[in-house]
Amino acid sequence: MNRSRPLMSRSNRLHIAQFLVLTLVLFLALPDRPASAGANLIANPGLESLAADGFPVCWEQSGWGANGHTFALSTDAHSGARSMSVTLTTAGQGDRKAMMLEDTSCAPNVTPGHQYDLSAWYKTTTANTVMTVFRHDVAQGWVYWTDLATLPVTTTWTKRTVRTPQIPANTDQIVWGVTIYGNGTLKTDDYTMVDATQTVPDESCSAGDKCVKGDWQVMPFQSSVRAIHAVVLRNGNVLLIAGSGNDPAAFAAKTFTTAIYKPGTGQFTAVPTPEDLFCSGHVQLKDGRVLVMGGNKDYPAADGSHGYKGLKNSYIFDPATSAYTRVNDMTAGSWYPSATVLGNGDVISLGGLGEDSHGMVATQYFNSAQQRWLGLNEANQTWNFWGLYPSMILMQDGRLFYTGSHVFGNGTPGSGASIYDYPTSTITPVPGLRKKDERDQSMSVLLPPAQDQKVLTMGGGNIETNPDAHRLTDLIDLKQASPAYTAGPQIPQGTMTGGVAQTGDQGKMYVSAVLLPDGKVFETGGALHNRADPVYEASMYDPATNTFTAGMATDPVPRGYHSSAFLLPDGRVMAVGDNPGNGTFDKRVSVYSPPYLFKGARPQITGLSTPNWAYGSSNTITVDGPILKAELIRPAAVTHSSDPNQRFVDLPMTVNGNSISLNLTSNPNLAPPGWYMLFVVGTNGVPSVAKWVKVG
Ligand SMILES: [Cu+2]
Repeated sequence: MNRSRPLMSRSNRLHIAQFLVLTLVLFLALPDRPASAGANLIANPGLESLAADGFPVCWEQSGWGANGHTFALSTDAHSGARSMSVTLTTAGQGDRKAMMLEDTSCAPNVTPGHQYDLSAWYKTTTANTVMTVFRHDVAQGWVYWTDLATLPVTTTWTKRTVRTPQIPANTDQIVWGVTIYGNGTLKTDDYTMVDATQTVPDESCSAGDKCVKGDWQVMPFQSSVRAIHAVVLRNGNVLLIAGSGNDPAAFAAKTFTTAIYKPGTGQFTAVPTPEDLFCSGHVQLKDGRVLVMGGNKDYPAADGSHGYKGLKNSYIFDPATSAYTRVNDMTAGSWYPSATVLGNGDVISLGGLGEDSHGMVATQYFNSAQQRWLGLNEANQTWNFWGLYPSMILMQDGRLFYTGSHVFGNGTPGSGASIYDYPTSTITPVPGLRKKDERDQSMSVLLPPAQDQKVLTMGGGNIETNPDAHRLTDLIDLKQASPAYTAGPQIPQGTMTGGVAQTGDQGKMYVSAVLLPDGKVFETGGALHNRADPVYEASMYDPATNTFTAGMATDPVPRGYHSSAFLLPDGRVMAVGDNPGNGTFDKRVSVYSPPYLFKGARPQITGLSTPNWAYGSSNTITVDGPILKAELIRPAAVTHSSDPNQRFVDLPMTVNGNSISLNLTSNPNLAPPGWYMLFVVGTNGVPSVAKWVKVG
C-alpha cells in the first residue's frame, strides 16, 4: 500500500479547517468520559501493532503539499511502546497527518444519526493542529466530512475528547486523524472512538440490517499463532494456545507456540511454551490463573504402530507474569481431556487419550488448596472411558452432567449422556439425546441463567462415518428429579461454499455457541463434514422462548475444525481458527457486533463497591441510568466446540435510583469461584461493557 499518496480529496479543505476550527471547537469539546462507555472502535488504537513496512497496522502517512516533514515512531509513548510523531519543518504548504486507513477492516463502522466521542492523547509544540474526519458515503465513496478541534500546545501527555455531530445519512464508516499544518512536532497515542449516542430510542436503530443481524468485521491482522485454544483472562486479554498447532513438522522441530492477544490494541505477544499443549485441557482457577493439562506427546507413527499420545504434563499460566509454571504431572496422559471447575475451586478432568494412545479412564482431580493433581488412589475412580473432550457441566447440586457433546469417537455405549456423582463414583444414564453417535463436535451450553439449570446441545457429526452433520438440538432441565433430554428447535440452515443452500436435514458440526450479556445465545460457524464444507450460518437462540432467530450476519471466514468463538468483555464476539482437511490453518480473526451494539446508549457501571464478592453477599454498584438486569458471565476457556464452564449467573437486584444492590447466589455450584465479567443491561436491551468481579 502506498502510505504517502497525495490525497487531493483532502487537500482542498485545509483553508476550511483554518477558518472553521476556532468556532467549531468551542461547541464540540467535551470533558473526558469514562473509557468504559463502550467498545473502542479503532483498530490498533495504541499504534502498537506494526505492519511489515514498520508503520502501524491500519494507519497511513497522509497529507499534501511540498512541506518538509517526518513521520516517526517515538518511544515517548502515553502507554505501550510507541507513539506517532509527525514533524513539519516548512509550514504553509499543506499539511500532514497519521490517518486511519480507508478500508473495510480498519475504518470504524458507524451508524447514521449516532454521535461518537473521538479522543486521542497528544503532545504538540504547535497549536496549528486539527482533528479531521472523513466519512464513507455509500454512493460517493470517501469524502471530507468535518474538522472538530485544535490541540493546544502542551509538553505533557494530554487527552482530548470531542463528540462528532450526528453521522449523516448514507454513511457507513468514518476515519480521522490529527493534522499538523504549522512548524513543530505533534505526537499522538491511544486513540479511542466510542458510540456516545444517548437519545436514540429502541425502535429507531438506523443501522439498517445491522439492527437485526449484527455485523462481522475481519480484523486487519492475523493471529500470530494457530489459535486452537482460547482462554479469556481476568485482565481482558485472550490466551491463544497452539502448541505444535496440528503441524507434525512443528512438533518435530519442537516449535510450540502460545500468544497473548490484547483486544484493545490488536497486539499479539509470544509466550514461551514448554511442551506441546496442542489439544490440552484448560480452565481458569479461582485466582484467575489458568490450569492447563495434558496435550500432545506424539503424533501418530508413520508405520501405524501408535496413534496420538497424551501428555501427562500440567502447567499453570499466570496472566500477571504471562508465563507457564509447571505443576505436578497428571496421573495419566491426556490428549483431549475435559476440565470442569467445581464449587470448591477444584478441577475434575476426564477422558482423552493416554500415553499409550488408548482411551484414558482415570478421574483426574486437581486440588486447588494443595495446588496439585491428586494421585490415582487419592481420587475417586469409576474407570469409565468418557471419550474425548467430554462436555461435563457442573450442576447446582455439585454433580457433573455429561451432555453427550464430545470429539471424535463412534458407537459410544449407553444413552450418550449421563450424570456423574464424584463423591460416590456413580454414573446415571440420562435418556433422550437423539443421534447420540453423531454428536462429535456438537456444542452444549448451560443456558442463561445458570439458575434455570437448562442445557442445550446443538448439532454434531461423526468423523468416522462422516454423514452430513445434522441440525438437531436437544434440551434438558436438570432441575427435574429424573432429567431427560427433549427435542429442541432445529438449527437454522445456511449456505456452503459457492453460496449453495443447505437442504433437508443438513446442519453443522464444529458449532460455536456463545452466551451473550443480553441473555441470548449466539450460534455461529461450523461445517457439514469432517474438516470440509464450511457452513455460513449464524442464529440467535433465546432461552426464554426456546426459539432460534435465523439469519444473523455470518462470519466471512470459514470456521470448522479447530475454530472457536467467545465473548469479549466489551460485549462483542471474537472468532478464530479453521483447520480444513488439507492441513492449512486460517489465522484470520473475526469480531461480531451483536444487534444490541447498534441500538444506542450503552449503560455504564460507574462504580463498584468491591470487586471481591462473597457467596450470598449483596454488592452495590452505581450505574448511569435505569437497567433491566445484571449478571456475571464466566470468561471463556474454549476449544473444539467445548467450553463446559461457560455460564451466565443472574444477579437479583435491589434498585435504589442509580445505586443497585446485586445479590450473589449462596451456592458455589451455581457460580464456581473465580473471576467473572459483570454486565448490566439497559432498558433498551443494550449491555454495558463488563467490569471484572472475583467470586468466592
Ligand atoms: Cu484437535
